[in-house]
Amino acid sequence: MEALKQKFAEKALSLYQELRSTTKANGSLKVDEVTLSQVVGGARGIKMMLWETSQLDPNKGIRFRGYSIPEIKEALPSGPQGEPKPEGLFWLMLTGEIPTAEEVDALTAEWHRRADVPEAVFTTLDSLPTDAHPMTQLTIGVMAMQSDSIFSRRYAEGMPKTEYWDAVYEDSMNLIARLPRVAAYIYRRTFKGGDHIAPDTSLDYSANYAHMLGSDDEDFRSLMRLYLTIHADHEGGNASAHTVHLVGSTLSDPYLAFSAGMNALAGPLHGLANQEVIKWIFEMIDNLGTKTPTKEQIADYVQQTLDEGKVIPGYGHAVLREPDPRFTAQRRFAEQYIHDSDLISTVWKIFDVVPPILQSLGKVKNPWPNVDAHSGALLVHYGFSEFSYYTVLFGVSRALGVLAAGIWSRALGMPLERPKSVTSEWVMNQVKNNSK
Ligand code: HAX
Repeated sequence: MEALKQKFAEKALSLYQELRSTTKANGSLKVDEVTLSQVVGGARGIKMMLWETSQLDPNKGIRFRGYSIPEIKEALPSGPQGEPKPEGLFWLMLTGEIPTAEEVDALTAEWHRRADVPEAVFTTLDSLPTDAHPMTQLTIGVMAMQSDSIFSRRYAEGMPKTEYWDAVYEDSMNLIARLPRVAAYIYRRTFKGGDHIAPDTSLDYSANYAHMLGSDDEDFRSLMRLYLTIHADHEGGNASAHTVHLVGSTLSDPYLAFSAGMNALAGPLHGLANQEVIKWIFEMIDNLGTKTPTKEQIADYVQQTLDEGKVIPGYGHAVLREPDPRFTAQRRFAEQYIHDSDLISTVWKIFDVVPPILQSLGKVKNPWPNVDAHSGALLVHYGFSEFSYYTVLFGVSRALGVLAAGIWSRALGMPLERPKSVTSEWVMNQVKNNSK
């Protein structure tokens, strides 16, 4: 058994036993209560699922197994310029331990070993029009691999429950290994006339993905390492992660569950916001007729967007109440690697202008930038200006978190997820009875 799987198996078995006995002894312990606003308002803050790989603090942001983004950057094995390798984050999310550089190298090699994509996947993708949205192509590409699912095959053969995690582990590792190839294929067929680039197995996961996209620039490789690390996980309640969790709880295999989650990521209030941000900035630049808008001009354009009844993309969050540390990490990257970019200066000016305007509306709970406010400008800087592709990059990263969490869900014997819904009549009756 490979080292990562062995380590996971030991940890999972002991946590499974501890969790089961704790829940058996304390199952009726009250841990939270639910308000009417939460029922009607998108279940914000209701604690209703287990998610081992990360936790989101409204003020401090994401913690991967307790580590903040700056701590992750320090602790994880990195590429030549010091940006963390996402392989290391996957190891940490799965085991709770920081891996050594050798363990990360072994994981890179393992993913290369598993990275062969069946020819039928490329044939399927080639049957789609090149103007199909890249996220649509991604979910179809993932579904075209589903017939390879080890979980589905072993389930049909009568696999016992105790082996579910093992089969999900195998599928998840294969899917993560193959995703950059499929994602790069989508990019090259959609935007580069089908001029595909073969993988280079001497490179780490991020650099190889960058290579297949068409860049061997060292700085861009570093950006990919950072990008694929910071987008990987944001605890379990966000729409893409929760979708993967929900679908996986029916014992749909990781291909089915992950592609469902990608359809959630493709919504403009979630992952598609990274496309919407850069589109909005370019429209503003066109509209104002300058690549270096002043803060006053930006403020007017923000007001115009709000007056048209639209949201300002890249700002606001369902949980966060401070600037997103993922935004800050990208800003630090730009400060270190990129000088004299009008576009990036504009992103920073927007950061100065938007929060007070959103605050003045009196209803926006978080006026600060989220992860999507910065990423597009970085990608444009390195020559990737096809913004309809950006959510695919997010999706490749998100696979690491949601699939690691999915392995945990099966190892901990998580049951079918099935919360309770109510009708508005039930709500009215609750209020009526309460006022009596
Ligand atoms: N611009 C304008 N209005 C905004 C806003 C923004 N950026 N953010 C929130 N609001 C509005 C809401 O639309 C809502 O208005 P109504 O009451 O009139 O419907 C009000 O403020 C209260 O919303 P909220 O409680 O602050 O925010 P929610 O938890 O309901 O929604 C969203 C969180 C992220 C969906 C929201 O802030 C938004 O639409 N932001 C812009 C889109 C975006 O950047 N999405 C990416 C989020 C991060 C992510 O998932 N990345 O993948």
